[in-house]
Amino acid sequence: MSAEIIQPVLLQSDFSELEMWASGKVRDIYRVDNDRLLFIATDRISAFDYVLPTGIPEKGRVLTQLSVFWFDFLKEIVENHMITASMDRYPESLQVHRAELAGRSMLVARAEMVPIECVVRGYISGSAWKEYQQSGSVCGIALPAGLRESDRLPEPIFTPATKAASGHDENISFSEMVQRAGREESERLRDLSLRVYTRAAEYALERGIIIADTKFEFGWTAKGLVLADEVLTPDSSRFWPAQSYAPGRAQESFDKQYVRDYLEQVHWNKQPPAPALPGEVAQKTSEKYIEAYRRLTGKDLPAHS
Ligand code: Q0Q
Repeated sequence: MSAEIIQPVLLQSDFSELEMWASGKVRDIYRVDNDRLLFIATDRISAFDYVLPTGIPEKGRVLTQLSVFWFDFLKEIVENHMITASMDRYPESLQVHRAELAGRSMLVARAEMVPIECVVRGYISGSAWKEYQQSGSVCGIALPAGLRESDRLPEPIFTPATKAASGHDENISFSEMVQRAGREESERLRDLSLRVYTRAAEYALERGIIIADTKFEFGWTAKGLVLADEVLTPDSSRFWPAQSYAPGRAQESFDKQYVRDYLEQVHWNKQPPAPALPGEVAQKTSEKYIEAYRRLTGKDLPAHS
């Protein structure tokens, strides 16, 4: 029986020999060569737009392996940017970083990214709920009157967004998207996004997880238009436990509720520096990520390779 290798929490990736390609709150991308990038999911967690100083054990591995699962699950609908998530197939020069990379990274094809965030909403929540309360519509899409917060929408809606300079997403209408990306590409992105979300949300609901909304990033590679970035993870989507779903209020988060409750409990003013988490909160949150993986894939999170 091979000893279980517990991967240390990874908060900062530092591959000084590689050029940083992009860095986000909890994910980093490095350039490997002209055609390949190294996509790393750290164990960082953010809350209320701030990265907390405490990492969540296994979070990066769960989110990476969820993307791997969804890429395969959705292959009949759309191709993706992943080359491999198996360290054995990484370049020899990266093997020295096996401890930091195994299970929480993937080699991806460099893509010409579409500068639009393709958001699909099956339920009304967050910024869409606020916009609906003010205008009865979201991104120019008129919705039925009388919707309650967290209500399931009659059908999923495509609500594109652009990344504002502030780093926040800015909802745009489909016609604005057409002006930016052209009609043909916009219609193709909308169609793909709706089909992918519908198929994934139906599958997840059967396993007790409501994917209320999600954000897709697409790019162009030699394979054509492909799904990029992470896909249908609790960081790119709202995951709600189906068991406690009740419209008319904000829903508990499947994965981040322990963190949110703790931050409320300590009366954090939601200004930096964000407080550290007690070990028990980090551990219980880790268990929720692992539970999400098990529910969606039907498997235990693979042991470290
Ligand atoms: C690329 N991003 C997102 C991001 C910060 C991810 C650049 N295959 C690709 C990808 C991907 N995925 C990207 N560029 C070229 N080819 C994705 C927005 C930003 C951290 C992680 N930025």
